[in-house]
Amino acid sequence: MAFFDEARITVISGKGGNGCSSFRREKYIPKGGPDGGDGGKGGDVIAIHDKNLNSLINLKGKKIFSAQAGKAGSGKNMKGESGEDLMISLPNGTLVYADKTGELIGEITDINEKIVIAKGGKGGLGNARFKSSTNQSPRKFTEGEESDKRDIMLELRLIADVGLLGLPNAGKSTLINYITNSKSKIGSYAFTTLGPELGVMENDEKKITIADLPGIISGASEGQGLGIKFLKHAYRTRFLLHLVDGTEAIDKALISFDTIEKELDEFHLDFSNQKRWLCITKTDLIEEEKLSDILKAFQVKFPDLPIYPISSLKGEGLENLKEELFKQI
Ligand SMILES: Nc1nc2c(ncn2[C@@H]2O[C@H](COP(=O)(O)OP(=O)(O)O)[C@@H](O)[C@H]2O)c(=O)[nH]1
Ligand SMILES: [Mg+2]
Repeated sequence: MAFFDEARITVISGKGGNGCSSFRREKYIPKGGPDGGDGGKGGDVIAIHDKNLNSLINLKGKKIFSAQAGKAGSGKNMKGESGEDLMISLPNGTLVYADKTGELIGEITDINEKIVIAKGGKGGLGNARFKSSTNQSPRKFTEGEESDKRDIMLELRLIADVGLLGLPNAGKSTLINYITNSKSKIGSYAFTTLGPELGVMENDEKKITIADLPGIISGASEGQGLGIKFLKHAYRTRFLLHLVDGTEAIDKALISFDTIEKELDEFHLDFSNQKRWLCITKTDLIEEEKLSDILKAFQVKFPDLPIYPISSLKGEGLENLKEELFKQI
């Protein structure tokens, strides 16, 4: 399934309720005054931040979002009830655009929690409002304001096309430096980089952005270290390249891979939409026999996982990896 980062929807606010035209009726009073109440306001359509979301996938298949209309006013100066607002839950970083003009209406963030994207119609006025010294029995009332219908484009900004996963020392910085224009620090400590380091890889047709994400440690999904930030960043990429240090013993390499996959599984966001490939790194340091054993071990355990052996020091396997990434994205 494709990673879903764009959605087009139509939002319709509630129409305002009509004002009421009515006169007081009491026994023995032939001509009571006007007592028609105002109509209620129509509901707004409101975009609201939901920290538990991180894609627009929940909007898939739903096109029209309507808030409730306001109720009409009634006699005895009763105001009509307001229509209920309709909330659309969106992940952090969602940009909200007017689809026709492309105008940016706003961005949903954890600070900017709510944006009214279609305002409900005002309620109409009841005839009681039109009473004056010259007109004691007006019949006049006004209708509620029409609803507001808008086409909206939602876009969740991705930080990069490809995210690099891997334990500290797996070779992420070295790889991104080799295949992109990035100058990521090599051999730096696991948690010295806070944000993701971005690099761009180009060919004649395409530009792919790659994020070297700060290292991960076991327990990141429970908020240990800075790993949790890493996971959030990892979510906002289309594709994940998982690097495992090929100089590790085979059983240890399998555990390294599992450690990270387990963190992804346990995190509250669903990573199952993001394709994953495995890179066995540092092939220049690995005996041929050991390399074929390690590849076999991963193939047996993960038959559907594409595996690329690479050396970012010697450039081995990198042209092939780049080519496949360009095809994929
Ligand atoms: N021989 C060899 N060493 C590598 C290769 N890739 C990375 N290294 C070394 O492995 C260490 C960790 O690399 P780095 O890219 O910083 O890993 P990161 O923590 O995943 O970003 C550094 O000393 C690199 O020079 C490779 O392909 N071959
Ligand atoms: Mg690094």
